[in-house]
Amino acid sequence: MTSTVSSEVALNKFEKLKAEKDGLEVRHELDQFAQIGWEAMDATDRDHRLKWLGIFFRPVTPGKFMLRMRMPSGILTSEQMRVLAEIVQRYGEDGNADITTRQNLQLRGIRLEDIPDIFQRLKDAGMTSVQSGMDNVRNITGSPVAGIDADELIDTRDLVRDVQDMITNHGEGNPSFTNLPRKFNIAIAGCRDNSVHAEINDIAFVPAYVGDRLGFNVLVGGFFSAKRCEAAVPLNAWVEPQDVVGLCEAILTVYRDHGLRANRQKARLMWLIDHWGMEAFRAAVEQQLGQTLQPAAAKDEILWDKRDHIGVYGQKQSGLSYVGLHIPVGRLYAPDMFDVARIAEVYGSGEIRLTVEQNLIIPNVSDSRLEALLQEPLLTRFAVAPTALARGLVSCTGAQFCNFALIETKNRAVALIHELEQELTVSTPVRIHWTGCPNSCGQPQVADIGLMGTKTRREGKTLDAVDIYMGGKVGKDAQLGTCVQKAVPCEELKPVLRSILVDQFGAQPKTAAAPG
Ligand code: SRM
Ligand code: SF4
Repeated sequence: MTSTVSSEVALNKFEKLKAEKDGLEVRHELDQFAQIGWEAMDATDRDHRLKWLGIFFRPVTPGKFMLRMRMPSGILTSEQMRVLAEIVQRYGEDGNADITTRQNLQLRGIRLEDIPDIFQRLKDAGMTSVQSGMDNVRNITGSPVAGIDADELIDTRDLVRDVQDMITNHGEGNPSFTNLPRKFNIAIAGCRDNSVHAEINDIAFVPAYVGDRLGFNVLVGGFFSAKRCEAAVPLNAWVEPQDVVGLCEAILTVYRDHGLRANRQKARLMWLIDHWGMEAFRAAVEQQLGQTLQPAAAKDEILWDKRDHIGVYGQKQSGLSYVGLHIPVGRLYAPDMFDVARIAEVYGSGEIRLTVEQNLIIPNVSDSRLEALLQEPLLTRFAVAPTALARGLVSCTGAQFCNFALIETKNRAVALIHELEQELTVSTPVRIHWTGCPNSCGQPQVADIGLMGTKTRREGKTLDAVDIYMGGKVGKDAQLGTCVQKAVPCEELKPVLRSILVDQFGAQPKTAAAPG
């Protein structure tokens, strides 16, 4: 094992800004920022350090910030949803919320002068946005049906919450983990279908038996970036549920203290694992833990294809169902959020859950209320039985709000699906994921058809285009898709997708109406 690399190299821009002042420090300056306004703020505080509090300056909409929450396992209450709805409501047309590919919510239109009040409201409602951006651990994902899934193995809700509490000091902010070499993702699966995309996380726990003891096999190093995408690899470790928090802390500490920091394109955990080799990495984690790790179980319990949870499903609690609603590309407006909160209270227990497919689940609906719920007007837009192409559609933020974007995504994705469904009969869901640039927030590599924004030239003009990915497999034996076609102009995409859907996914062209 080589020694810490970070001390041996010149600091890059981001390492410098963290060394000058810890990102979390800005939490003490919010009132002052609110007073002076975003224009007068120090640019580094505004553009970067505010992200330690989940506040994202949006160069595309200057002055209207994005607030990225933390939602452990994607679970929130109707009261919490209402608080978030009230926040975005005050921004009128500028305000909305997006369900993210990490089971989370991002609020838009936020003005800096309102942040102190918003943070007080979030605190009062038991929510936090702390450490959700930059070199911090992102929202921790867990099975969206934990505790209600009739076939679940481990109820992971408390574990996910405990890991978040360890990392964020119960939402107060934790300087121990605010200066990681890079972003970091953790997922904990307690189900048989890998509904968290374990394979694309820096640490993933997947259920596995040792004898008759149920715990987790541990995978490490999964990530996507513009430079490289890797599925997570086995750490060769099995842990009991009560050891999950400690192992996360040990891995994060090793990564914090030894992760590669010279080049941000080579700073994710997998680069350290490559640099040291898995044996040395595992040994460092054991040393940090102060105990040896038990070798992984020979097999894990991820035995199913991935479920999308859309529709009505019986829970493990008899007489109760969960109802999964399809939210087109995850976009919610304040009236939708109020309505979802009301529906969750009237028909369920007031709980709401989010999925990594950017959809939403109302759990604990009693049999006697199910029919009435299914008649709710909101379900004409947020369907329980969406069409096959709409059902599997996921999209990252794209050019509407993200300055990294090479193309607009969400609106384009919805419009194209609509057009394709006019022309084709598609009987089985096809998972189409859009992502606006190679950062891959929309996870095109896990999709049946992944579309990654790029630019191309035609007759001297620069056009929006996509690279097409295929072969992503989710659930058991998950594997990443690869690029099969480069730089298809968006204006030529429909016939290309049409052919793929007909040739490879059994779609049938609808016969043209006979001339009248
Ligand atoms: Fe992401 C950066 C949006 C999930 C890989 N991502 C960004 C930024 C913050 C860039 C920026 O400052 O504008 C985007 C904010 C745009 C905006 O206004 O919304 C952004 N990422 C998103 C979200 C909202 C996409 C979505 O529409 O759902 C997702 C928020 C998740 C959350 O709740 O925290 C989101 N991002 C992901 C994922 C998917 C996942 O985690 O499963 C990935 C790939 C997995 C991974 O990280 O390994 C992902 N985002 C990136 C990267 C590339 C990271 C790298 O190592 O190079 C960046 C760029 C960066 O960090 O430098 C990035
Ligand atoms: Fe922005 Fe690119 Fe991420 Fe889409 S993939 S949200 S365009 S950074």
